[in-house]
Amino acid sequence: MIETWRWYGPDDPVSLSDIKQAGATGIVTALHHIANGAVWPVEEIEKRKQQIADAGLVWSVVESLPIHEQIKTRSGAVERHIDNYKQSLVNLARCGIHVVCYNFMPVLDWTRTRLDLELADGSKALEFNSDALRAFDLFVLKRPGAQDAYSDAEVMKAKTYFETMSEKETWQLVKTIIAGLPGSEESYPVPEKGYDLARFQEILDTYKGIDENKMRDNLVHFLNAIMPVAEAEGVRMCIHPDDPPFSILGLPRIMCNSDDYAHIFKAVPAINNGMTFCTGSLGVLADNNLPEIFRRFADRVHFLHLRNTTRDGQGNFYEANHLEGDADMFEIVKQVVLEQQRRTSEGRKDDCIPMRPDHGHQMLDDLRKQTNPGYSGIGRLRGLAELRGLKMGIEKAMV
Ligand code: DNO
Repeated sequence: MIETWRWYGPDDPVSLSDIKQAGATGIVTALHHIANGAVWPVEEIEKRKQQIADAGLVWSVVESLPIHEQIKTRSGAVERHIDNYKQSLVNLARCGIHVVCYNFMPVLDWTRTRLDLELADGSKALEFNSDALRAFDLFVLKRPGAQDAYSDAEVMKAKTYFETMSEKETWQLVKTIIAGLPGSEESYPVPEKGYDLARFQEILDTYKGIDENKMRDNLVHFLNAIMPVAEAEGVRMCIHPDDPPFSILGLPRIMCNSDDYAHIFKAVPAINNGMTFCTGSLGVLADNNLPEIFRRFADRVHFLHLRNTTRDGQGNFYEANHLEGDADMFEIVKQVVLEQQRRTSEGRKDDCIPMRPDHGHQMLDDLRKQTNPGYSGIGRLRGLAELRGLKMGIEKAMV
């Protein structure tokens, strides 16, 4: 396991020097300034790589090389976008970067309904509340068909939720859901007043007629097209699970559980077709047995996101400290250590899985700073320290 850290580039309030002090050796980043769908030029990749190297760190993983919406809906200039994607992979490999994380979530990337849930110790966490999401869907966006998607009881609860929100809170909710959290590949403008969400609805409408099966076919089409390039260039592709791992706003979500992964690995067996094992996203479903999923696909885990959540069984969750919450982090890290030992015994000692402490609470000085939601310096430093300690303890106890 190599300890890495997500950095949003030169504008990130957490600097490369902060990251070095936190104890990470690898950087996870993307060329966020390049428009979604355009080729990442070698010069731009080299420039960023050099910046990272100057700080004594290594660019280990790309997160994310975004998939254009037209690839997901397999429409418009889909083939051109796929060609661009392949070229970006070639360029990254030419610069020595061989691990690429991406997701296949329609319209929105990761979604939360609140970014500052205050916990008992005064730190702040990200939260997903189903009533809030439904309130947005039913009474703010007023999505056609939304009424039929929920039970009467769910509609009632969402209505009560909506009615207790102030104008400002409603606007904040809209912004949190659609304006894009850090790392999101698309962001949609949120008007200050009036919630004119017609444009957002139009984008949702591009998924009309695309059910889960069709969406899976579109993903397999993309994977079949890029995999020969990924194999030839030695690039490991890691698909991130949907976050949260269930359908929202009537959109098809297809990377939610073990069988979803099994489906695409069977359809496109190349080992370069791998996964980002994200304990935070998959852990939201009680049926997802995380150590078991890891064991099932261990050889295809090319990247790890370690994070914890506390769920309430009704689709609501908040982000817990890394060693707390519902995910059994001890068992998960033990599985990772065993997998590393297996690789070593096969003569692949240097085949280390990059891991990043995913998200962190806003705590201590973070609370007085403007930080990217989920990507505070001190909260993640705590997570990384705890996870490194856990790993070392497991390794030493195994000798
Ligand atoms: C959120 C992240 C996501 C993730 C992408 C992967 O913190 O886990 O933005 O990076 O979905 O492509």
